[in-house]
Amino acid sequence: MSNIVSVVSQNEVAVITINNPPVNALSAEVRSGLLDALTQAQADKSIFAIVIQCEGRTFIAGADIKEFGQTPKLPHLPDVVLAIANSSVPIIAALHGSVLGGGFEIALACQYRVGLKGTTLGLPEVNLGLIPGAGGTQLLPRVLGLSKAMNMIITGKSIKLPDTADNALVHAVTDSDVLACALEFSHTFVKSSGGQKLNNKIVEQDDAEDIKQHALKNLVSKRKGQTAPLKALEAIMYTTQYSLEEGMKKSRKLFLECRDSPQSAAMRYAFFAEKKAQKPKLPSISAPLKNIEKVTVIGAGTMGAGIAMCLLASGLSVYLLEINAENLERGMSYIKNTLSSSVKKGRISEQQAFEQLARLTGTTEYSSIADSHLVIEAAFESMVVKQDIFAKLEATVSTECILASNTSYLDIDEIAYVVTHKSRVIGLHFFSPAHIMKLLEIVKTKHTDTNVISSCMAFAKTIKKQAALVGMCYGFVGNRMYASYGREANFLLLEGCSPEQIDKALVDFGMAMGPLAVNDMSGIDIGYKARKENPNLSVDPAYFLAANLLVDSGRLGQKTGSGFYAYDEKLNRTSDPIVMDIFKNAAQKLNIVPQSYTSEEISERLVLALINEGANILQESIAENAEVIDTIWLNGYGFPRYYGGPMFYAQQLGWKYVKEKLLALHQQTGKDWWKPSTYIDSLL
Ligand code: 3H9
Repeated sequence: MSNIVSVVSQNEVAVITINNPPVNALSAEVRSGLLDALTQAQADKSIFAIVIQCEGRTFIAGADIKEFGQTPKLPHLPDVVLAIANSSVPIIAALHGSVLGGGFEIALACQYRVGLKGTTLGLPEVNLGLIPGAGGTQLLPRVLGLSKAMNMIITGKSIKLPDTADNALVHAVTDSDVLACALEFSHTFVKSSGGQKLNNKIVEQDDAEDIKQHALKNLVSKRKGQTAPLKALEAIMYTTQYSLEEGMKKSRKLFLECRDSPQSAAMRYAFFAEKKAQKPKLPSISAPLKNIEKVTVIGAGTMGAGIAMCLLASGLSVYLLEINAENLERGMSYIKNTLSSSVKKGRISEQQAFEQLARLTGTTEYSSIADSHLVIEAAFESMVVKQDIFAKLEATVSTECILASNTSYLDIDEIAYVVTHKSRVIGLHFFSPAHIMKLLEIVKTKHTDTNVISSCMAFAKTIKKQAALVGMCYGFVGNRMYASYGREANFLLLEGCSPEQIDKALVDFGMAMGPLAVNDMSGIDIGYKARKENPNLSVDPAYFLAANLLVDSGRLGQKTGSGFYAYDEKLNRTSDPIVMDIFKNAAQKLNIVPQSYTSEEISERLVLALINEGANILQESIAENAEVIDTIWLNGYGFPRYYGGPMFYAQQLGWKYVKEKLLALHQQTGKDWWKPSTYIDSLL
């Protein structure tokens, strides 16, 4: 018997306990331990029921993801699942925490499930480019019905265990001791009923094909380019044709195809990259992390209000500070309206909205924010404005309070110039809309204290953001790389490509949106103003000329009804021939010869620009590792997860190939930024 799976007999019930911290993942040792424990329990004639439970914070959270990509070890999980499903002694799963992936498959194979209130259940395999590989696609439709099961499996979204038993998904629910509940259920119900057979029947559903077509439609928009959800759909449909065991065999084949696919390798990499980004290497500290409960947000515009909403949703108290009552009222109304619309859409309850608003205080007085633990400045992107705010903060809040700027580009060391204790100044760069976007770029300056950094990393977890710690440079990691990507889109416009052609190429590559449609949405004038403040960026006359010309002609993007595209009142996008005329004239003046490009050439050029800038960032140690960069691009810029992020994508292309392509672009354009980063040489 393994150390991590034990079995004890308790009053004629065998209790199998798995103890494999941190999340009881189904490693080879757990799988073989479980099989041994089952055999031992089944051999004991005094036993009438078996309970499977887990130690620690959760039931089994899935297969051990680290094992994928390595030589498979016996026993395979489907065999363990089948051993449970075919057990002659009834098995009860005692659930708590997160019951995910292979963990949920084990629970579904048990004849009964009892659970702690608040337990989450899910088959998130598609998020790893996989399908449930140990019978989940065959078991869940037999428990929940085709439609519900399909929705859960192809979205990968978890559900909460029902609060009361439904005798399908769960047979008893408790809010205290789940093992005690399982034992009581065994004695009061299982012993007398003698157990039940697992549902092995073919799922009969007249509208199965309609349900499948509906799901397919959703996949096209929500899981663009991903193969695993399509395979999951195929596997789920086996339940309408085959028995459980036959369906399991056939779906296993689809699982193996997914497991060995480049998409799954990239998505598994992304899973661990995000965890790594949350744990930067920092000197150890003895002082406790700062307690952050009261937060001030300065600026009640779209960004400030979004940040405030994100903090309120995480249970924090928020002061929203504006320079005048009118601006404040606008921001407060925006928050109230957004919350009431969330209530109408059923995302939060009326009570939750009420509680959130009760924790929000609007003010125009610095004196009323004196007890803040953290201030996040989200004011206008101007050094003068920001320094003025930080000087006021210096005179108002305690020296223990962390002072953060949400600037996207500005030098935070320069902002901190007006502050005496510079070690408490940091960048907290949210992405718009801040209450929805997952990424938080945490920017350390040369003075930021380790305790302040660690406290902000912990704060990111509290507000359910994906943290990525980066160093100071213009645009930090995300926007610095985005500038190189946008730069190439602008050059291509002067070389004769249309905005539609460029955007389509990047959307076909897998980006959530094309760069020019994004620019229209965020406002072309934002980058324009930033470039004016930092003239070094515009040394090349063609660099962002296309965007600059649009701004000069009053086309600022969606907000003015025109930018790279024309927009109607509903913000529907159409192409505008005037735009191409503007670019054509500019190109002629600069003697740029029009060329034609394929979609692949366009996307490759923009992605190579990202990769080279990312490599420069690593060379300069602005990001600690490639995982930080990829985390930023996956969570803040819609880079396709099935490519793992720009740096993982480069590695998959091969760094030698990347270098050759960069050298060719350098030769073709003569532009210095195409010189391959020296970091790439270190990888060859
Ligand atoms: C599957 O099951 C396939 C089957 O259908 C078929 C097989 C044949 N494996 O997230 P946390 C590590 S696919 C290995 O910070 P939390 C994680 O890396 C799997 N390691 O904690 C971290 O390590 P470190 C389907 C795992 O409380 C530590 O545990 N299941 C696994 O914020 C703590 O994690 C999933 O996709 C794993 N499965 O969240 C579930 N899971 O400390 C994936 C976690 O070294 N996991 N680790 O950085 C989760 O969603 C979250 O971890 C969970 C806990 C919600 C469980």
